[in-house]
Amino acid sequence: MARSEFNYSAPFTVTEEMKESFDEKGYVLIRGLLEKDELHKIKSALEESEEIQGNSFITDDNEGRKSRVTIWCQPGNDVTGMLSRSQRVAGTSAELLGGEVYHYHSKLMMKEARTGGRFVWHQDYGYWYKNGILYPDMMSVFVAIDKCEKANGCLQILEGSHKCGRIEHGRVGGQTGADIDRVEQLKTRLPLKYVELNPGDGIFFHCNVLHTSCANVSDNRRWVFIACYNKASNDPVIEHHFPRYNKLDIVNDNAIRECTNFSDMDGKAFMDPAANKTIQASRG
Ligand SMILES: O=C(O)CCC(=O)C(=O)O
Repeated sequence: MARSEFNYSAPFTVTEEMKESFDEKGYVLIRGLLEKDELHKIKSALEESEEIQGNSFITDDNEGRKSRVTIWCQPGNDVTGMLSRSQRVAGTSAELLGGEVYHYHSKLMMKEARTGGRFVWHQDYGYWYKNGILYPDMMSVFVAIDKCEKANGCLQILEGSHKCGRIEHGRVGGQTGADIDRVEQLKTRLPLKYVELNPGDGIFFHCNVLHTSCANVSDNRRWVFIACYNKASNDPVIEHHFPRYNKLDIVNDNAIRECTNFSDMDGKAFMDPAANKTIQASRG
């Protein structure tokens, strides 16, 4: 069985073993996907951009805790856009999915210390399916901005669950969740992995991997950046709140280090939560 964890080193290449891990387990974890100076730049932009912070909305976990989320449909030209457009992230996604991808959206998930809410078990394709997307040829790249550990609500995944196909999803509080009986059954067969990450680590995972995360009960903030991609051949058949195919201008990995734009968020097309029927959210 292929290993699923690798260390980043430049120049980064996707190996057969990584592909095998993605196909068999549904994910590939890359330690140190962002180098220290790159992480510092991304983190500064996320924290200091008035537009990224000002376009956040609140998702309530119905258990008394809330998370803040900002979603944008186009990567843009700032340093966070360079990350979503980088060969390392977008190019690797294309190699793992086996063909050209386009940017479906990126987001900043902000679980603040003591108050950040949980996310119920779901597959991303559980709700992307409802957007007229016919095949599960999609994936996410989850990059730790802060340390992610059990106490602050790190990601949890059911290894290999992408092979079960799409599970029924319904409303669970304000979120879209997978049929919990089915999840419990799958838990008896599949390993549950707590994806503990250091800042800058990243996990690439298939859109049918079942995942969840607990509330942040610690004194440490847990922010993560997630970039999501769809295969170019899988253009949605309906217009909806996320983009249909448009060519992604992939940039060289050095672009993150070279980019000096931390504040011009022009063209990112921040999402208005009222336009998204698959979540319940309020402005925050
Ligand atoms: O931020 C998290 O812990 C989970 C996010 C998530 O599940 C998602 O965006 O689909």
